[in-house]
Amino acid sequence: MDNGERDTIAAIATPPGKGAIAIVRVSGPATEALAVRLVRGKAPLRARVATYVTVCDETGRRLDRALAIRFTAPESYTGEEMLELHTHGSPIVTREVMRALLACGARLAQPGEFTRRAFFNGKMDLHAAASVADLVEAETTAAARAAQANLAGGLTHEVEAIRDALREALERLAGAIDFPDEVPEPPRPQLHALVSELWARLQRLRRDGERGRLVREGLSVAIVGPPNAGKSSLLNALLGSDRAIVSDVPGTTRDTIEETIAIDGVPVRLVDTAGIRAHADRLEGAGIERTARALATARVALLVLDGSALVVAEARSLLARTRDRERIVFFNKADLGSDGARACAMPDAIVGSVYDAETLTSLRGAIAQVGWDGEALDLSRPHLAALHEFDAVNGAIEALATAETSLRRGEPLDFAAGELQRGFSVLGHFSGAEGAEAIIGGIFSRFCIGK
Ligand SMILES: Nc1nc2c(ncn2[C@@H]2O[C@H](COP(=O)(O)OP(=O)(O)OP(=O)(O)O)[C@@H](O)[C@H]2O)c(=O)[nH]1
Ligand SMILES: [Mg+2]
Repeated sequence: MDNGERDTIAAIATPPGKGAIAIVRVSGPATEALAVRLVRGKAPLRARVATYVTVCDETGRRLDRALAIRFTAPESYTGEEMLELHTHGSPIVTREVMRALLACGARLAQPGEFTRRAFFNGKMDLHAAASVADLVEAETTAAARAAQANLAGGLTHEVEAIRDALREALERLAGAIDFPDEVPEPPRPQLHALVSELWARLQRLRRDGERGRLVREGLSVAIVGPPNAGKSSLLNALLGSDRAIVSDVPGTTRDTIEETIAIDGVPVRLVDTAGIRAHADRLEGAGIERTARALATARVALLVLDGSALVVAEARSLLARTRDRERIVFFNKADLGSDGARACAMPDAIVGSVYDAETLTSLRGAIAQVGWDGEALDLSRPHLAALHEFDAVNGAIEALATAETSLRRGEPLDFAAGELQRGFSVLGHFSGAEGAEAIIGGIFSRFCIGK
């Protein structure tokens, strides 16, 4: 723990601005003394019971009528003595309450300090703490549900279960390796089956983790194509609002425009770009440079081409440029004809119009297919979140794969045992116990004050 962990900290836990109520949180050893000084009620505060009180400042001046809830250690969020004051939601009231608390010896909490204390007091593991950070930041409801699943600590259980199975196997192997004449080797097929099963479970954790990351971080899609193909019309149609200017003048969009929609609960960042054409003036040229950057940074390229006309040279070069990356090809303006689309003969391309609901459904489906194989994400399963968790699981997958190969080839058992040992120890980096201060700092620094 760093210096100042014995301080009593206070913060406004609700978002800034005016609301119906605001919550001021206090945690630390002096909480009770602060409550006695600043909170007046008919009866003393009882643990976990909301009591209607008057909050005063250090001179006894009345600040607000509020609900006060006391939490006794260790049955609180932080594991310390805590007090929550649910005041009226005026920023003036909360500021005055905070000022009074600080005047009586509390210190303003740093971002994430409440959760940091919860972690150090054993109230949650590091993974759960990271989930709180995600929950605070969650953009879509799916992301919120995913963070919730991890809060329960289910991930740590699964990793511990895999580690226990490895430990057991290692113990059985140790005897046979150290005393080959006295202790018989455990049956190889059984060992092989166990290693394969654990490997598959780790693979599943990694896969779910990648899905979870997608839900948290989103998928970026660059909408690119020649001028006038209908890129901005597509952005507006998917968004359901007239965000970008649409006109029949080629070169309407000059700057990139970014908007986020949700598909299957995944935030999808759509970037509308300036149309690409060879002979552009200087201003348009600057826009086209931005298009190139957007195309380079997005994971998926969504090519919009005018399918009613003959496919222009720019479109052909764009098709060639994106051949080896994740892309969706959309021939627009089918209501005007589809000669261009037919001439290209691309069976995977979507042919339709941005004005047609079915086309939009196909396009959303195509994004889901490229982004997450179109499989609905099972967010109730816990999943990896932090980088060190991915590292630990990747290391263990690699070790178990090597052990599996060695067993299959019938090599001496001590080689496989060495790999299983390696898998066992890298998984140890998973739990909070071995989390380095740097990791911890990284997680807590993402919090806002009051969390
Ligand atoms: N008939 C028909 N017209 C369309 C369709 N989609 C777009 N348009 C029209 O095509 C013209 C160009 O549309 P935009 O969305 O501005 O095209 P853009 O690709 O963003 O063009 P730039 O920004 O200039 O690169 C507008 O007049 C649209 O109304 C479609 O499916 N059918
Ligand atoms: Mg445009």
